Amino acid sequence: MRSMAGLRGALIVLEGADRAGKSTQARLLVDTLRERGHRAEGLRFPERTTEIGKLIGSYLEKKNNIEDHTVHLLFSANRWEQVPMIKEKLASGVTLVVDRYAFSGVAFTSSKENFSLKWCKQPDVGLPKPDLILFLNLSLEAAAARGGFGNERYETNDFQVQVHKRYRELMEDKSLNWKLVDASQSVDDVLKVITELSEGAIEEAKTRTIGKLWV
Ligand code: NYM
Ligand code: MG
Repeated sequence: MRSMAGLRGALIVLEGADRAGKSTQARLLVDTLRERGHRAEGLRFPERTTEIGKLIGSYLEKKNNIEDHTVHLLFSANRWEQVPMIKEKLASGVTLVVDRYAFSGVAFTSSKENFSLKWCKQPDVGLPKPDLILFLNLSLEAAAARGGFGNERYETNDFQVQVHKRYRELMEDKSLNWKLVDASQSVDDVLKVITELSEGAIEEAKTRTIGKLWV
């Protein structure tokens, strides 16, 4: 059933470096939006529970090796397999808060040698376009102060430096609604900022059809 007046929900994405607080904020944002009367649900990528997601999970845990192009396409496929559900939820009036999306896909793979931004974007062209992308901005020094890296693939300082640069390049795209959020603030202060931005996006999304990413 569609919501009252058939108004759609907003697609809100959280991006940022490891330890910027994305998962914490995604969870709190869903709770806060609900408290304020919105219908909201959380999603994350990679979604490690599907068949494709299990392959990705083992890859990140270094339990298997997958060729670099191939794993990039798997990360993208792991988003596409959720698209029917995403479209249905949005159409039914549910706002989705997504922990990482195609921007992580591009920032991480293009940080490997010989991968252009252009090549990396192609498999995700046409995905539902986020109404708002919250970039939780935290310096590598501040991130390091929050504790050591984990043991998963990509969790090294040199790689993360490169990932930061790639995110910067992606944020130059003014056709997307990027908002840079200072993630060095307290959990509550970050939440306050992103709640306000999200409520703005929810209001604007109501009267707009969902766009296509990078089209
Ligand atoms: N990652 C995530 C990618 O390399 N490509 C993608 O498309 C996505 C969505 O997976 N280091 C990387 C970024 C992270 C890792 O994410 C797992 P998380 O949020 O730690 O579960
Ligand atoms: Mg992580």
